[in-house]
Amino acid sequence: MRRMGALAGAVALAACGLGGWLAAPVAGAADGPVVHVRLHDFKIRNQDPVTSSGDVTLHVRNAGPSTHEINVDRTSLADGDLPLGPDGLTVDEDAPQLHRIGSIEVLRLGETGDLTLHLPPGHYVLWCNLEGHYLGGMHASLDVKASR
Ligand SMILES: [Cu+2]
Repeated sequence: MRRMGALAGAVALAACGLGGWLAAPVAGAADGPVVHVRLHDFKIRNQDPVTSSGDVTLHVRNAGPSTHEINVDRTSLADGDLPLGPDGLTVDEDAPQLHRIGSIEVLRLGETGDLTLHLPPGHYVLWCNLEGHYLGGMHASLDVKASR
């Protein structure tokens, strides 16, 4: 028990070194890799842009100040090159180049969400499609390599 306590303290200290937004260590599903993502107006910062394949848990925190969502799509497109829909303000989610893997539809200010997805090797984009948010810069890439 004492030993466990010391270990937890070390983890908390390391988390502070990352800027403080990583509040607690996260256990990925089935001990798969964890990808730490931070949303804010209007950026998506992916702290782990390269991860290994398998059951990957995205640990997503919305630092606000407004509500956001996060979509995860497999695509060959760069994260900044997604096709816009007819309104010119949002990405066309039905575009044939985009393959939806999962999403968190609503993350309010300060909320954290975990999304566990089975990800084969490939290129993925993380993005928010609330009106104007993608154009504002809310996109990031995630590259998944074969785990060995
Ligand atoms: Cu957004």
